[in-house]
Amino acid sequence: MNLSRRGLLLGSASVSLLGTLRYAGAQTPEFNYKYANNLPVSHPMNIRAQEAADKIREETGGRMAIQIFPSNQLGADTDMLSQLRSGGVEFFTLSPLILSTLVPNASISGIGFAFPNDAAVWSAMDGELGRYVRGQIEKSNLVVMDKIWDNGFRQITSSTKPISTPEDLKGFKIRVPVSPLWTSMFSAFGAAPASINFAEVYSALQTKIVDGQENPLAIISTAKLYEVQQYCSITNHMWDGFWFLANRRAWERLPEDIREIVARNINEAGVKEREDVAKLNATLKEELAAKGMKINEPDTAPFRQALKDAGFYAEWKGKYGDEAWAILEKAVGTQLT
Ligand code: X2X
Repeated sequence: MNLSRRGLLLGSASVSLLGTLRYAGAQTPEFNYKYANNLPVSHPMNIRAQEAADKIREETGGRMAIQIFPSNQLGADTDMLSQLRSGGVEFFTLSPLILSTLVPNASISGIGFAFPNDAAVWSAMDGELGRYVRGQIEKSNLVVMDKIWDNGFRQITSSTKPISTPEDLKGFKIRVPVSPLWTSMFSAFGAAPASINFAEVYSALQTKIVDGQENPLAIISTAKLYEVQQYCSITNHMWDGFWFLANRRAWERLPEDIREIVARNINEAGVKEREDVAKLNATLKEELAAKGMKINEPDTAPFRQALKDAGFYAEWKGKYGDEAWAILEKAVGTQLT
């Protein structure tokens, strides 16, 4: 009696074990790729990327596994970009502005006060402007997915004071990501920008190496920057996203059918991530206020005017060239210079 019961139990245990093994793909993945990024695991970018990785594993019958390394686990953005180029990591998401250290015109989508809203961003980035930039990226021997992921419109936080007018930025010690466009923009305001990778931002704010930084609300929240910043000024001074990049040799090693599954799932996840970020950015003001941040919403017209007066737009039009600038102006529907 006891023996037969034991037999039954063992029997059912081994059946479910077999099920687990079968589910895990019956085979060791042929392609084990790494995807590295700079954001906390709780940010929609990592949540949607994990969903895509799970679907890719399933749809390829276990042939392709993507392991995610969030939160700068594999290094800061500039290190991860080197690893992507050498093949040390196969996938990486990066701001177009930081990518401009390799692909100069990639930063054009980050020009200050260019886009009025999300709808204008997506029609530009899924349209001619995005196509133009992806063409530039491909020339630098990286592979880029069609859909850019969202970071959002950026807001300025500070431990010392709210930013209400462009004059408040004069001499303001602000961290900016490592990119000539960011430094140029905050220099045009008369601020004192310091280029610091995101990996170091929390501690740079905590130790007061800088007084402020700028990022979309979804990052201010998920990276807990509210713990080390008191003021949040809704300046919407620029839009930022993440190109989903692949190492070219790693990409070309994948059979055609797997490439199709990977690209489709990553692009679909990117579109869902855009919706998640939009929802967060719409609701986070209250949440951040409840966590103690003082939020102000300045009139942004004087900020844009200050950039114009400083010659910011004319300078960057010269750098990008007339062709690229015309595509940007057509996309945003206004003359910026
Ligand atoms: O570094 C930043 O501030 C971040 C996280 O927004 C970017 O990736 C550009």
